Amino acid sequence: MKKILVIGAGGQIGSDLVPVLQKTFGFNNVISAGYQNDLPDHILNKGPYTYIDIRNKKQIEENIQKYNIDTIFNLASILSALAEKEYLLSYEVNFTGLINILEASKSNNVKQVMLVSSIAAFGSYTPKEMTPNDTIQNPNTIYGISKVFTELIGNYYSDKKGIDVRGIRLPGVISWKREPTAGTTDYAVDIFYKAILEKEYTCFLDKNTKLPMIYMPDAINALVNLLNAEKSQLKHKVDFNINSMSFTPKELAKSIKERIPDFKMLYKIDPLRQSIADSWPNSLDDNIAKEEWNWKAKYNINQMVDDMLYNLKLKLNK
Ligand code: AKB
Repeated sequence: MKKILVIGAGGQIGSDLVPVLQKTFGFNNVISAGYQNDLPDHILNKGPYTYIDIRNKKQIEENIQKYNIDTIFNLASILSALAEKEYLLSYEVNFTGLINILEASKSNNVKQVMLVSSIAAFGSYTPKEMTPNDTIQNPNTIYGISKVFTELIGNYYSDKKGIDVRGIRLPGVISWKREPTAGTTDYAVDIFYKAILEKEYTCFLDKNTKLPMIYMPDAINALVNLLNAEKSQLKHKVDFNINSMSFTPKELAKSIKERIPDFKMLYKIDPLRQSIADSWPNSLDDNIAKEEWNWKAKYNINQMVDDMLYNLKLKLNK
């Protein structure tokens, strides 16, 4: 049985991933690591937890040793929009923090490390429609550069340092348990809160900006399936496209309006986030992930919108 350390357990993805891992591997085999006091109640109340700042390698090592960790998920990251404003912080967390995790893993016999890359790893020379898995990557954001670094350094530790490192390029992730912080695709989560609470949302991206998105249950399935995939079947490691749905703000607003008829969408473009979104793909070719570990998404936009509205209304008592 694996002993898994989830770093970034209090964030948008960690909050959903931890309960699934606990169910699969047992409560005592999943150690949730939050940054400072950011762990939510559903994690604090079940299973072991700790606090780790990935800029502190010693803290990572102490926890690996204390809990006999053999597998690590690193979900800690400064997302695209904040990273542009705080690029040195992003450098410490997304670059140095990652090296700390890989080095701590190497010195303490951690066998498997799971990382997340992003559609931000692509850039303006990358083909925009059905972006191939293996293609030109020339991001011009610090976040995107950190994700190319994640892929390359992960592949390097896998080839040369004997750790089984794996990872996927996540599209914008939509979920209701915890909100994302300071990303470019966050509008696709914010819109649901505002639609339920205020019946109106002002979107910071242009109505026709099409981006790849994924609903959280599919993102979690992808991470868990890749974790469990047969190693001999994997030719790629940290650089898998996964595709689910692509839509524009206008299309998402239409789907919400079909369910909340008095919902109104307004637009006030944020030039920073618009320029980031404009450098990302519209849709992804995920045939490599399908071939190497049978990836397949379940949710389309309408199923996602139904499920989001149902769960958020319960969460917000509406
Ligand atoms: C962001 O918008 O920064 C992230 C991402 C697509 O990696 N959600």
